[in-house]
Amino acid sequence: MRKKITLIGAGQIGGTLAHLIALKELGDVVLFDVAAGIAKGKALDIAQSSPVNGFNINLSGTSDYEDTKNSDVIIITAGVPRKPGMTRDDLLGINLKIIKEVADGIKRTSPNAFVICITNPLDVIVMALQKYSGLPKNKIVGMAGILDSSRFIYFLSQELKISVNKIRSFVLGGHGDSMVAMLGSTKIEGKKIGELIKEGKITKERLGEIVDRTKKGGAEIVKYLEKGSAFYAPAASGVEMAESYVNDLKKELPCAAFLSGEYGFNNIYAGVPVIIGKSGVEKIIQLKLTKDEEAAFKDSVKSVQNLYDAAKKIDPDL
Ligand code: TXD
Repeated sequence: MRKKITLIGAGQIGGTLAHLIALKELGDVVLFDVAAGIAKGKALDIAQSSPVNGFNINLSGTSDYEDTKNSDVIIITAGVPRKPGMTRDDLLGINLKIIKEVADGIKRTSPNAFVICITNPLDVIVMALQKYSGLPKNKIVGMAGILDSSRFIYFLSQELKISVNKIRSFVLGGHGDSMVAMLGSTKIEGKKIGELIKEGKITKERLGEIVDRTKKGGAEIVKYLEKGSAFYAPAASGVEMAESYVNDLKKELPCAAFLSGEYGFNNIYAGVPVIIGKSGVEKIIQLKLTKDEEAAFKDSVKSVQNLYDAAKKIDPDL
């Protein structure tokens, strides 16, 4: 029986999610948007490409939560993206209101779904989504770390002129300027990054520039696009999480997950390596962090906590 995958938000990322899911035949897709026409039009357009690419899934568009009933997976991009000069945190007020509405809708119609949240400011919005919806904490997860890690790996691969498939790294913590590239556990063709510095393949300064460019990866694209923000890499990242759940791949993926003591934090969502399988977030991996990484991770999670405190001022229900 094909899975039912609902995409709440049929905008730039939502439409790309739908197309990627169709090409992978991951499940039947319901595109949901308050702008029903966008949802229906994109669903029909992608469906009309099925003879070309030979995929066989159902696609539909709606603005009625009833049509999303009993979804197996829900991926949420409902919200507004940044404009040039805005930070991800500037989106808090408006996207908090939207996520409360979405939480009510999914709680009513798909309480057993695995929910992947993409809407920014990610870590606080996914935490608010879990609080508002009351769905199990291991079934609500945020997409950010895969995107940030992918940007870092790509920049490193360009610098070192090696395939992205030969680099393994995690960027963890909050999805903001305080995110932490875990250099201590980064492997390049099986070698630690310190060895490449010793061999003169890369300097510490250049590495720092690459980490900085990763932190600002979203803003760089917002500047180019002027209207809207990145959507191809975010959608690819969200689909990797959905695929690990639907096919029970038990992949180790950097995602915003609920911490209950891991890394010394409780009752907060932050980017950590997790195992995603058929039960959702099945395990949180405790990486061995260097002293610097531990301090930077703590700062990053503290910035998430500060923004969550700001969210609680906006909505005391949180
Ligand atoms: O790594 C990450 N997590 C980030 C997330 C990477 C890139 C973009 N990030 C955020 O995703 C971005 O800052 C936004 O908050 C979301 C969605 O970005 P997208 O580029 O897809 O935005 P669009 O194209 O504006 O699409 C948003 C859609 C749009 O069609 C609206 O009509 C719809 O959301 N929308 C709603 N749908 C359902 N319900 C409600 N209430 C609603 N309000 C707006």
